[in-house]
Amino acid sequence: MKPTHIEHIGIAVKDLEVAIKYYEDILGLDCYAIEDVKDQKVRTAFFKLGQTKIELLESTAPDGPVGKYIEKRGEGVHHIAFAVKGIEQCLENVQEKGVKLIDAVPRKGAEGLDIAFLHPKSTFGVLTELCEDRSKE
Ligand code: CMX
Repeated sequence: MKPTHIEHIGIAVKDLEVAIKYYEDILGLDCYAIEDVKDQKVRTAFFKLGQTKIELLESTAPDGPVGKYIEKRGEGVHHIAFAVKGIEQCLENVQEKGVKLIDAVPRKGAEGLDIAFLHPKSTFGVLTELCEDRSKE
C-alpha cells in the first residue's frame, strides 16, 4: 500500500456552526460543503487546503462514534484519512500484516468516497481511514 496524500483530517466538534466560524473568520478558509452522513450519525463541514481537506464532525446522536468520542475525550483531532488506490487490496494487505480492521469491506462515506477504518488500537492510537475517490473513473 502507498497512500497518495492525506485526503482529510477529521476534527470532532461540539457545535458545527461555531467551529465553521473559527475556520472561516480566523484561519481564512472557505467552507464549501455541509453534509449529513446518516449512517455515521454525523454532520460534516468541509474546507480545502491544497489536496487535503479539513472535515469538521458534529455528532447527531450521543451513541454515534463522534458523540462517544467527545463524551470521553472532548473536542479534537478524531481521525486521519489517507487517499489510496485499490482500497480492497489495501485492506487485505494491512490485515495480513496484523492490523485490526473496523471495516473489512469499504462503504460509502461523505462526498461519495469509498472509505474504511483501521482500529486505533492497531494504529498507535490514531483512528485511521483509507479512502478512494472512484467518482472520476
Ligand atoms: N481515535 C483514537 N482512539 C479512539 C477513537 C478515535 N477517534 N475513538 C475511540 N477511540 C478509543 C477509545 O478512547 C477507547 O479507548 P480505551 O479503551 O483506551 O478507553 C477505544 O477506542 C474504544 O472506544 P469506545 O468509546 O468504547 O468506542 P467503540 O469501541 O464503540 O468505537 C471505534 C471506537 C473507533 C471502533 C468507533 O468509533 C468507530 O467505528 N469509528 C469509525 C467510524 C467513525 O469514526 N465515523 C465518524 C466519521 C465518519 C466520516 O468521516 O464520515
